[in-house]
Amino acid sequence: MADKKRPNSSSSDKKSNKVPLAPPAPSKTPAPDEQADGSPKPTDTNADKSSKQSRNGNQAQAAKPDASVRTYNIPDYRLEKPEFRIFMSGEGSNVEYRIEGDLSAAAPPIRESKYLSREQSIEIYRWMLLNRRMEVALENLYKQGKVVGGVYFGLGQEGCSCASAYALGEDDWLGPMIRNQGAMLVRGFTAADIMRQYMAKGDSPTWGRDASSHFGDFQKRNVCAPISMLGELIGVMTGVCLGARLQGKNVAGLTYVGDGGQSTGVTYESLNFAAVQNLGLVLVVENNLWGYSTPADMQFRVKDLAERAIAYGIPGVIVDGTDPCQVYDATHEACERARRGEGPTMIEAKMMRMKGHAIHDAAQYVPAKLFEYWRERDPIARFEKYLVNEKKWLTAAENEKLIEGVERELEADRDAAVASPMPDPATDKTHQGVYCDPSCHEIKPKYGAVVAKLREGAGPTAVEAAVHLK
Ligand SMILES: Cc1ncc(C[n+]2csc(CCOP(=O)(O)OP(=O)(O)O)c2C)c(N)n1
Ligand SMILES: [Mg+2]
Repeated sequence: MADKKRPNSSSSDKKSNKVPLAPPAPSKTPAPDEQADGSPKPTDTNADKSSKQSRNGNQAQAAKPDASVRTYNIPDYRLEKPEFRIFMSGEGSNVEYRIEGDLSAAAPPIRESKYLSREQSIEIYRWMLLNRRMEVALENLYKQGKVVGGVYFGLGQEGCSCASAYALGEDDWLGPMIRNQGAMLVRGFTAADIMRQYMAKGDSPTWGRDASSHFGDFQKRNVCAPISMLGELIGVMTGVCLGARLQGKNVAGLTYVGDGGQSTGVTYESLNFAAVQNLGLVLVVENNLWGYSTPADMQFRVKDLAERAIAYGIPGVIVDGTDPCQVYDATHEACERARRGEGPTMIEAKMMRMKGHAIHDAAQYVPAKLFEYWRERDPIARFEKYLVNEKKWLTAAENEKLIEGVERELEADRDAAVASPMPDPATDKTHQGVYCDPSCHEIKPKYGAVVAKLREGAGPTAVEAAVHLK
């Protein structure tokens, strides 16, 4: 996946937000119609007279309903549905990504939450601010040479990380990915913990043994450490839900996968298992339009990644990932479903990765107009406007005070993290606990004694055993 140069925008481009025409788009699965419930159950096309196109893209067939064609519905809660695509243009060293579509629309408002109170909304806003300020501080620490390794950012994705984690209950579990540092804050890690970890300090959560956000907490916060191999956390979180089920409790296990990572084999296997077992996996597919330097348009053929839920037989929903209210509502409903033992949910959160893959990547291959478009949809600026101007849940003075409070907390945490000692060779723990041994940590049931029951008639019989041995 080679980096591409930023295209030089032509003078006509500059005048209008309409971008140049591109070669014809490859055919994609048509968008499903909206409906209120997340059930992926097929509908009889005869009954679904409003259907404009059949799922196989055959318009003629859709116009004349055909009983042999089934349709599926994916609710889409977004208040705007941007239609543009990114394609590769040019040859050799002049290859660049260009964009086709209308980028002139004004940013949509925040959709009012069905569940969030004033206090909860302000709390999420505060987490989002802390998430962003912490990442700015991390970038500065990196530039000062204090960070060991790279820095990963969730710029533009704070609403998704923070509002989704906020929907978790105490007994639920979180499996964050590298861009979900906001989710880790919500789950109880401090900005100092995260900054110490990035600087590999001796008192960091892994005592300097690992970097970036690769740490978790099985004991108190129910957080599985991020796993670099894309999609693997889905299986782990499915296992967590199974473990809790065996202890007599249905929990929600929230994890994330990117638009790139969703195409891995392990994603399929784990989701299928969670679906079959009705386990409480809540999968947020963070469609931020890029996987490294590959645009989403070059990664999959479906129109919306939530459509893939149909193939697992689970509900799939689409939300605007820059709208914390939409993210919260969808995750809240998915968590409730999980706790009722009804199985997994897939939530596609559409947004934009507003920086490169990591600090080393200047993202020059991203068309500048795409950044401009999503900058207008900044989750923090829009949520702030919603809370202050629309809901009037915060006065301008209260908002200023809140921001100052976040800055003070962040500065104190940064100073404490910088002042922390590096691992001391004589006493450090970096070489300890690398391999698990009986003294390392005891794995105890969290919710109750494990009750493993054989399903009726499912016990191995002498005949079955013999068959297995063949
Ligand atoms: C199984 C696997 N394949 C490849 C990689 C290398 N890799 C790390 S991040 C990344 C891009 C991920 O893109 P996406 O899933 O869209 O997540 P984003 O970075 O946009 O949040 C790749 C290919 C990996 N870590 N794991
Ligand atoms: Mg991505």
